[in-house]
Amino acid sequence: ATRWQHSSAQPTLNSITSDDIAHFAQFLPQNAILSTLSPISVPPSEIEQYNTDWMGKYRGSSTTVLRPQTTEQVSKIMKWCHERRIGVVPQGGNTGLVGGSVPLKDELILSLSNMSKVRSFDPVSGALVADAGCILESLTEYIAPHDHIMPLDLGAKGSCQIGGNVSTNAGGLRLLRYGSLHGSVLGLEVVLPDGTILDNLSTLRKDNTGYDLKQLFIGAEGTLGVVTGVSILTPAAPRTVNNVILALPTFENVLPLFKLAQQHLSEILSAFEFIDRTAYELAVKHGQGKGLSDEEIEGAECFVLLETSGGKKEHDEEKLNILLETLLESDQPLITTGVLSQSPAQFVSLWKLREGVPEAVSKEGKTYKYDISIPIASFKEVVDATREQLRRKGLLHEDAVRHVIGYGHVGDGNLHLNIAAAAYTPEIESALEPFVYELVASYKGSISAEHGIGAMKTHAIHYSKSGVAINLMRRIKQVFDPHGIMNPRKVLE
Ligand code: FAD
Ligand code: 2HG
Ligand code: ZN
Repeated sequence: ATRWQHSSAQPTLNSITSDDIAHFAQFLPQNAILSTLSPISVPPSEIEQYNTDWMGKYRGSSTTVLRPQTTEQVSKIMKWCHERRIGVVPQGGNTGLVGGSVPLKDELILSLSNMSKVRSFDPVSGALVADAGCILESLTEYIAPHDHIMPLDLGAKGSCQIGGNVSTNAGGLRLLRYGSLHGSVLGLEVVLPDGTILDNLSTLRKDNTGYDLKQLFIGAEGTLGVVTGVSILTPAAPRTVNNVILALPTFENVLPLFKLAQQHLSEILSAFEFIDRTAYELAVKHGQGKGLSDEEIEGAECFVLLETSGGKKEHDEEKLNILLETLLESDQPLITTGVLSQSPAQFVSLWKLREGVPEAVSKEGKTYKYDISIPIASFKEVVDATREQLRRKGLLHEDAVRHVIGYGHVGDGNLHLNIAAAAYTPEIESALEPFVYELVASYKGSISAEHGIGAMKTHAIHYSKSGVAINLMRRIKQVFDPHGIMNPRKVLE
């Protein structure tokens, strides 16, 4: 029996022609059209950055990027593409890690980067309404004077856009404290594939009036519509933040440490992040934060970066100090060293050791990334098993696989397994897949904790979703996008 129904029926889509460009030029300013087909043609090299993903793993061959400034313009673009059966790839900051943000063929790229205005902010409720193209870090800066923070934070904050965050349901470094975007997004404005504008930009906390449609677009990876506006609840900024990096002699100590941290810090614990020794060394090697001294990291197998956010400095410091004393004073200390940040600059630098890992790994070659949810106790097992698999296949050497590392959001049960290789090759890929997916399935885990399915995992979605669920997803896709023009061949094959 088949587990799920293949849609062999990927629709036939049309390539963009110069007539299409002439149509777009009727309502878009000249600088919103980047095309090798337009009368003011741009060289393909200018379009290259939009065709290529952050990892240099996926590359499309689109001739055209449109950068509209208003929701109306997006609507007109979609209406035309719907009628003409032209595939459309919505693109935010292009920092996605599963090949979802670039075309697979010559689809039109619809960049949201020119839609970057804050529409409103209510400093009492914390409701922020912004264009989808606002960069996450700019929004953080916008609300900082009002003593609010964004409910999410991630290493890509300087480039990723709020619309991209919503569309990938990005998790990141604050999820432990502020929960997922399914909770903090209050409303969305979405242009549907036929150009209809769904204005659901509510700022209400409570609204039980039937199906909560916005939830479908959170994590839809651009396959159901174009998110053009986001209403999001921003929490009050904590009065005081601290962080500490803890060196652990063995991975076995991570779980008991997490338990103790929760008991001692309770409501002020705001992040609990894991980095294995190799990830730490790569971060230091590539200048991501200032490392600890050789003495401090002697005998450390892995590290935990812990953050507290609270209301009173003395209170939080006292709690943290008691935790550190407890950790160091027991007969079998769970940690070998704990370094507490002493200044705002050091706070940032300690965070960089964790946040900067993806950037550091990217300097070591081409990275295969597996973003998985598994029981925390199995993090090391999975990294070791993957390394062993590559060794068995004779691929663990400088010209093939250089590093196998693990890091991630322990507090959320989310491991990032990264394999840095000299190049992307079929041999390495077939050693890793379906090996990693089967391993994850054996733990009843998820093959995508927070990055999504994109183009990378469409063939593997059944490892984490039932046939019934996949069929329902297909039917939902059909309702919103009957011609299959929205981000074709992403999420669903
Ligand atoms: P893009 O990469 O442009 O697009 C991502 C997907 O969303 C694509 O499928 C695209 O079609 C779709 N999309 C984008 N904008 C829209 C829109 N307006 N409407 C409809 N669809 C749209 N992710 C995490 O979850 N947690 C992390 O901690 C994290 N850290 C990262 C650190 C680094 C250094 C990097 C490079 C990436 C990281 N990511 C992380 C990946 C993460 O998914 C993205 O960074 C971010 O959420 C994507 O936003 P973006 O604007 O770059 O979207
Ligand atoms: C992180 O947590 C990001 O740093 C990126 O989700 C993880 O690159 C990765 O694998
Ligand atoms: Zn992550």
